[in-house]
Amino acid sequence: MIIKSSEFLTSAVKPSQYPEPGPPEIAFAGRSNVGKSSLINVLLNRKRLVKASSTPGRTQLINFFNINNAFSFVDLPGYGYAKVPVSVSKTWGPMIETYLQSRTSLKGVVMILDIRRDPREGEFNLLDWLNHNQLDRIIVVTKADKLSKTKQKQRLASIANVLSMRASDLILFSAKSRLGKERVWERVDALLGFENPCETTETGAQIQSETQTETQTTAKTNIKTKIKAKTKAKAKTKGKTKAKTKTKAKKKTKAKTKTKKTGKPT
Ligand SMILES: Nc1nc2c(ncn2[C@@H]2O[C@H](COP(=O)(O)OP(=O)(O)OP(=O)(O)O)[C@@H](O)[C@H]2O)c(=O)[nH]1
Ligand SMILES: [Mg+2]
Repeated sequence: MIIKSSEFLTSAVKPSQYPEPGPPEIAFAGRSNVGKSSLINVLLNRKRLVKASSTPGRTQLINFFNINNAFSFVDLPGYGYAKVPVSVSKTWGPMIETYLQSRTSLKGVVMILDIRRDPREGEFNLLDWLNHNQLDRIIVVTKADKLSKTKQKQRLASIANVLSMRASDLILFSAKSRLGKERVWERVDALLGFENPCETTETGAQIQSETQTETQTTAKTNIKTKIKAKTKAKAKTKGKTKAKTKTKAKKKTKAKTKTKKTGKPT
């Protein structure tokens, strides 16, 4: 998807405050502080269109964004943060449920999970609501950069197991490294009904150059790694050769000494 424009539309807590339904809409839901706003910013190539914060539970409203004047993204308030006042956490359920039930332009929900945590009650409730309202979902497992590759695999398998899904159904993501961005877009495009998104030269070139830089960086890293490996191998060979030469020299000296002592070569 080529992003030509993205802008904040409005905040809402009830249907009368929602923007007029019309363009197809994708909502982003998940536990408080899981990385919903960060994911939206990465998808839109924006640093701070959606406020991301280190204080959990900051987004307590339904925030609507207009993208390319063609579709909307909706940042839903996060659930499950203990320090949110009871009055707020009580209204969270009905607020989300009403939105999921009544929003006619809603095409699907991106559900975001933290790779380090197994899904719990909050996630199961959300899945129940999605099933109940027959809403398509994309499950994104974020903060992958917090774990090693081996751990990532283990955690994906565990989360998939708890959800009775296959690990390949989950999208591994990181807002830090942008891992998984393309996979999320592919699925979002499909939900929006944009199978062949059109391209504009300017933004297309920008994204291409970003991709090129990524590829270049990867290539550079690969070359660096190869050079390091070669240097190590050389150092090893040198070490071995030195050791061999030393051993040979030692043997020779021993032989000489014996010859001197016995008068016979060994
Ligand atoms: N390392 C890492 N940190 C992340 C990632 N995604 C989000 N964060 C951090 O996690 C914190 C919360 O991110 P947000 O995007 O604000 O999370 P949120 O789900 O919108 O939070 P609320 O709106 O408060 O529910 C911020 O400090 C982010 O920088 C990621 O992929 N990797
Ligand atoms: Mg947020």
